Amino acid sequence: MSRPLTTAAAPAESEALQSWWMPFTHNRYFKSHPHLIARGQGAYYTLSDGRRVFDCLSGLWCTPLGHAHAGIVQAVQRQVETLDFSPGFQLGHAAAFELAARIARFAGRPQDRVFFVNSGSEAVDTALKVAIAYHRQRGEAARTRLIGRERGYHGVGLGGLSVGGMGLNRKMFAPLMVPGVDHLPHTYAPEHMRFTRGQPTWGLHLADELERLVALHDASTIAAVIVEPMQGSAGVIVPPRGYLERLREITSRHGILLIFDEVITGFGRLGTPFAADYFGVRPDLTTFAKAATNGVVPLGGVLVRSDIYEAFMTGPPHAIEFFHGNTYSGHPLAVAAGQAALEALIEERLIERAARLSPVLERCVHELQGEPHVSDIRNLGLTAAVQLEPIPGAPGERGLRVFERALDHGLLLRYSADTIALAPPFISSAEEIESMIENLRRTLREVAR
Ligand code: PXG
Repeated sequence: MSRPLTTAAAPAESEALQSWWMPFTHNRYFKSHPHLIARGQGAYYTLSDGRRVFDCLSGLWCTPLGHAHAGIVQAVQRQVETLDFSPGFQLGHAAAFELAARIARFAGRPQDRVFFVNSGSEAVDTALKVAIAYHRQRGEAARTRLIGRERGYHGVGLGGLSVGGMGLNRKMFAPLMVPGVDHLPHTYAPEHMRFTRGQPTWGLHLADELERLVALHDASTIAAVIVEPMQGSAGVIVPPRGYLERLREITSRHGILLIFDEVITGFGRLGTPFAADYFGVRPDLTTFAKAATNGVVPLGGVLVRSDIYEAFMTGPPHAIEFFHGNTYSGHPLAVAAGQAALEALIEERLIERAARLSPVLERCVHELQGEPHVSDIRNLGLTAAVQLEPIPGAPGERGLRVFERALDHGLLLRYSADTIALAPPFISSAEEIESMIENLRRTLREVAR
């Protein structure tokens, strides 16, 4: 029943779709087998062919409150009529300051400062710049090295790509990588952790690789370590128990800043405001984006420890302290969406709800063990990944087949190669999570036939 996937056998690309060069997409395949989304409401999308599908990844990890949330819609509508744009360079509008303070309080770090940008990629590159410039401000200008991690995803800016650890994202752009970057090993070792629920007990020693890198480069040359507390794009790779704590210990001991990239985990995904709260580990800088506005208007940012900010506040008072920012930093619509999303997250107690749903997802998703071609299942908070064995010689094809068949069973899945990632909206009911998994089970069985 599987449809052929070769371009030779595919229908012609639709002319109406030709102009948009789509991001991270198999453009030729998509344009001959398009799936267009027409509407979004709550936890569901409606496709242009009328099929209604459960939004299994909350958009691209960014719409935990569901689509068309009334409070956010109204806030953005009101804002566009009142103040549609406000320059952020040497001018400001009150709501941006209020949102910054609110996010800092929400993160449990009320003294932190917040630098606003428009995406996760910009947040990461901003954090890396802050880290390097901070050491320079303090007279440690030799601290320029950055350490990322294999399989890490930190967006597509040149800094984020350089500290990121995904080979396919990097190989075409090798000459653009920033110099002086090294990587920690990733922590995924299937032989030690297949089908683990939550954090694996194996792998803490991999944090000690940081000591090796410090010995190699000398601490005096290292500015920062950046990691996703839980690797999202790599397919929900969960940190071993004690791993992040150990990274914190080592970075603190050597005066190296620790950056948590919380673009996916920020704003409740693990059932706590940030992953830092989940793990009880306090980074020096935190990036966020995605769910900050429930995906309604692009907004990203960096939470910065106040003494790092203070290190920049030198020189004459009329001088600019940090030569960095975007036209749309603190954009009024993004800020309005951010205010309304945070209010809803708190008022509707949706983080608590995500925490209550997490064990439901864990229990259900692990019941897929033993289904055809399922080679591993991982989960943490309200996220999970189901890893499938690739079809020999055709990596990614099984994932695609599962994605397409699942649409017929009312699921919009996110697949990356042969891994299915799940991050349902916080507004989901336990029954919806159960039926998402049951429909995935049916899909896996049908595709295997
Ligand atoms: N850091 C992390 C940890 C991310 O997950 C970015 C930075 C970049 O954010 P922007 O807003 O520039 O895209 C991300 C983005 C997926 C998927 O399916 C993940 C991302 C984006 C799109 C799809 O896993 N992560």
